[in-house]
Amino acid sequence: MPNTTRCRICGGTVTEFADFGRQPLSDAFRRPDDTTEEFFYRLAVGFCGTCTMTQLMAEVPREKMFHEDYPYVSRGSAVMRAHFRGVAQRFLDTELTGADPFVVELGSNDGTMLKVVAEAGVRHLGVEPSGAVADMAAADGVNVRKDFFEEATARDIREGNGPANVIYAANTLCHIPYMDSILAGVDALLAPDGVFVFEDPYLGDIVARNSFDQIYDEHFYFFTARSVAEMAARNGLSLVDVERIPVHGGEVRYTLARPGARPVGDAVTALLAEEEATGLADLTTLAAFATRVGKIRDDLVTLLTDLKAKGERVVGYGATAKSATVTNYCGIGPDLVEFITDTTPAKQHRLAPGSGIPVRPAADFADPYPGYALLFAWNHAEEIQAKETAFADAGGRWITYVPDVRVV
Ligand code: DWN
Ligand code: SAH
Ligand code: ZN
Repeated sequence: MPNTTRCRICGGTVTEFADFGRQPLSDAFRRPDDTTEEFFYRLAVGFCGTCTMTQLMAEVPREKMFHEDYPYVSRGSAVMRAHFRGVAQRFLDTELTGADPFVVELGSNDGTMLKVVAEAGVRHLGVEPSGAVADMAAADGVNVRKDFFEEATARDIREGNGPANVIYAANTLCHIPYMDSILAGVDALLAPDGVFVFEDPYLGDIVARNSFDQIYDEHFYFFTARSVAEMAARNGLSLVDVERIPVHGGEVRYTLARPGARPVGDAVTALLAEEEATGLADLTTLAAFATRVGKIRDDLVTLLTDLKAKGERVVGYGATAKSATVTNYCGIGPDLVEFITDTTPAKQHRLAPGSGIPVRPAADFADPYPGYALLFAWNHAEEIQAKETAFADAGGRWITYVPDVRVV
């Protein structure tokens, strides 16, 4: 009998299709002298046969992941900074043009998006439970409430500020298992003609590109147009637009509105049809993905073991949350990957979760260059390869495992 659990959206039966085994908290970079016991859980993902939502089989308590020391900052990538500037500008030009408009962002992180809104003098509020990153946003003049967004938070914001014209969340909604509370909160806070816009990794891209490392503790849901439409309808909202966006290896931006408030765009119909044609709501498609992932693991371990046997140095590039799934699922430790280079101060001089691979500042990468760099931040490949031309000039080779294991 396959493992099953109850769907967090509809209560239906979720059937497991991939198991990544014992995993640590993906963003818990440990001090080398930390002797406390590391937290582990079993990472597995399943599919709801009723509402089609793909989701983790078990939830990690939110306070273990999002707290004072949460290290990820949106500003670590120039491409993402430009992306969020574009998002803010588009809201300013379209949805936020009435009298005294108000925008709320869930998971506002270091304020990269809302800073642009603040500079335009538009009323805004970020809701961000992770203390250190929320402080960075506040230091940049962004209004932040250090809190988890949920129904009670939303009601309180509505009482103090009135309705929101835009509620926005980037790479955050998929992090929140308690969706009933979130959508009740959206209902309480959203203006009658307002929009709830969120963008998250797209299951269609994950399956097409074998990007299994998008699966980790923080990513609870893996959305599709179909599953989001069903989720919206079950909670008194309607999916009115979808847009595929290229960041983070392929995402979709979903727009929800109150039923009848906005016309449903053709893009929704088109993406639903594409998902039907590619079998994205079939357990067999997801099981085939899991089989391909098993081969990627074998190929990557073989490659790294061979390189080590030849005396080659391999350094990881980008201490991503995603990389925790790769290293812990594949059993990759400091024996195979000497260290991981990363520009995030809060990750440097720490040990990567579970694997214990040291994280070092960017300058260490060139001192001296290794023969091979394992590109954990493959979603930022263009940006990284453009600035690391000296590595390639020195004869360095990139290793990637998305969509398959390759040396380039
Ligand atoms: O969903 C999430 C996304 C938005 O961010 C969160 N749950 C956690 C996090 O996921 P991630 O850590 O996999 O995200 P990134 O953006 O792939 O992380 C890139 C990492 O690489 C950062 O630690 C910064 C680092 N980096 C670097 O060292 N040099 C990035 C670039 C672009 C660079 O040039
Ligand atoms: N929006 C940013 C950050 C994404 S990381 C970007 O796209 O780059 C996910 C963020 O969601 C973290 O900063 C985390 O603290 C925050 N988060 C997690 N649960 C939340 C909740 N219930 N309400 C608001 N933010 C939450
Ligand atoms: Zn369901």
